[in-house]
Amino acid sequence: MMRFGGDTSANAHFQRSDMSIQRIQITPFSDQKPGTSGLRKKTEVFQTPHYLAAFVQSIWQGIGGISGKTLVLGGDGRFFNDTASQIVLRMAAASGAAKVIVGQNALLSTPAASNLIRKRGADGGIILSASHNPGGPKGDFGIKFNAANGGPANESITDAIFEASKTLDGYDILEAEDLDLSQIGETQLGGMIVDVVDPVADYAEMMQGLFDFDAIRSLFAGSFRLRFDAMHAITGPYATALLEETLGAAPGSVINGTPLPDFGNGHPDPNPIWAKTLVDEMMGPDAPDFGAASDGDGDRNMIMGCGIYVTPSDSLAALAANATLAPAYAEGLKGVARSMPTSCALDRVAETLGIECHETPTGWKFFGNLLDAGRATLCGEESAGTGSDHVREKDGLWAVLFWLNILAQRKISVADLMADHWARFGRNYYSRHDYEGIDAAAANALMDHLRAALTDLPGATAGGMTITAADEFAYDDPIDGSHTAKQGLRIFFENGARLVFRLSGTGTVGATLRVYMESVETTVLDADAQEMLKNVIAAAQELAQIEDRTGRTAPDVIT
Ligand code: G16
Repeated sequence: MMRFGGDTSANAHFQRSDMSIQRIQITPFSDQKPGTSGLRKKTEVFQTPHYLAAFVQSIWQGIGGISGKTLVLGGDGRFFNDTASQIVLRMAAASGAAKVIVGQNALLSTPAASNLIRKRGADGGIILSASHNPGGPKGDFGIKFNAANGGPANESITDAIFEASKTLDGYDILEAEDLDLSQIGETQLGGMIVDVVDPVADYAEMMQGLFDFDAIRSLFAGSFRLRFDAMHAITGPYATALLEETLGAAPGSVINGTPLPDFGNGHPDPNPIWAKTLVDEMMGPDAPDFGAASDGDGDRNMIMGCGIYVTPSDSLAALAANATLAPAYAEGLKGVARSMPTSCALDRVAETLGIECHETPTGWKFFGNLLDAGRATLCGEESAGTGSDHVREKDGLWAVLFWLNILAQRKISVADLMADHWARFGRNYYSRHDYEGIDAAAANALMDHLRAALTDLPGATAGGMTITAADEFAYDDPIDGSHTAKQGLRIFFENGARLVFRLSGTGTVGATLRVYMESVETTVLDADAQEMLKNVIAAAQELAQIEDRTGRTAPDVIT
């Protein structure tokens, strides 16, 4: 039986374990360069005949083959997840993998997949997700490879995958019926074992080992109320099992908890724009004590308290400052790390704690070496990602449990905890303005113009502030010595303010310009961020000529 389109006349058949392996000849695709987090495209691009399979074969080649190897496989349940997982399984079997551990119904949150790779000693894993991007036939799909440490493949691997994709002339796939992935247990596909596992069990067990569940239970035994918005995405089953069934949050505390292929037509990105219903509830009368949301694949988080939104950068800093209240981190942190555009609030905590604070390019893959080498325990990004050395991915529900553990110990509200934090460390007012789907050429021209001006900026003024330094961020990995250039344009001001420009590496339409703004305050600690940042916002317009160059008068998303 031929399952795929295209010219099959040149395709070869050969046998392994009584099943037929087909060699499908293709013309290479030229656009399979992985971005910030794997390959993300419109779903319909992935549905183009051979497109997904070609990338999967390029992964096999880029990692030196999969013969005899064990892989983990799962995805966030978005449209095409089921079809794609069957293709990956048949291709893994055709290329000689020994075993694939797959989440039931091909579901696994990204952090749960990272955990499974590590716990089962797998050689790596395939995660099917476009994360926070919308799903469905008209939405986005994505695929990424995680290495044996459980983390996103580093750039040398993603470069090798891309190189392979450019000359790929065919792929191998087993001719077989779809497997029933709804049944937990082992089955055989050609010569390969397929082990279908409960997607939640191992993850829930790990969380139990990290946090003080008794303390969190006593919180819920009192009057403490929680609202967790799973945004119709993968964390629903994990959150219901942990927060409601294990820890005793009231039934109904988890909303939108059933994963849907199109995320209920929503945009599963936990920020004040896309999780507006939750924000309105948390800012309204009779708000719960704690609010949180997670994204499509469960690695991002948004934290709120009654009447307060905690920025991801502040959340990271607060977790670092209070980390020893959780059993897993009771001995203290070895170090911390943040992506460059993330606010410097973490740096202030690290300085007080006397620990290393690393600044990396955007992309969780850059934390892997630091975590593996024991140079960092906690990591985080402004893009709503926080995590630790428990896995090698950011972890949305972990962040929620960490916060609950801290609140249970400190017995104060989120708002009071943040007020206390800012009084101690000062406050880094922070905001990101996104201009989405702009013309790619215009976006590149804007960046080129700014890049060319960088050397002349020190001493000049913008937004009424004097510029002290300006550069293009580059990173030298302290562990493997690799050099990563062109990671964002940084402009520093004399009052400690900072402005960063970057083009997103996760969008699928045109270009997304991200403008990251920050200012430091030690006296006015309870003001509106946009108001406090108005000079920095003005400086951004002045320096980058955003309106003139993109035609946009306002950002699409402000976080
Ligand atoms: C991915 C990466 C993150 C990165 C984010 C935004 O997150 O894993 O490290 O911060 O994209 O990247 P960009 O600014 O290039 O769009 P996720 O949750 O989408 O996998």
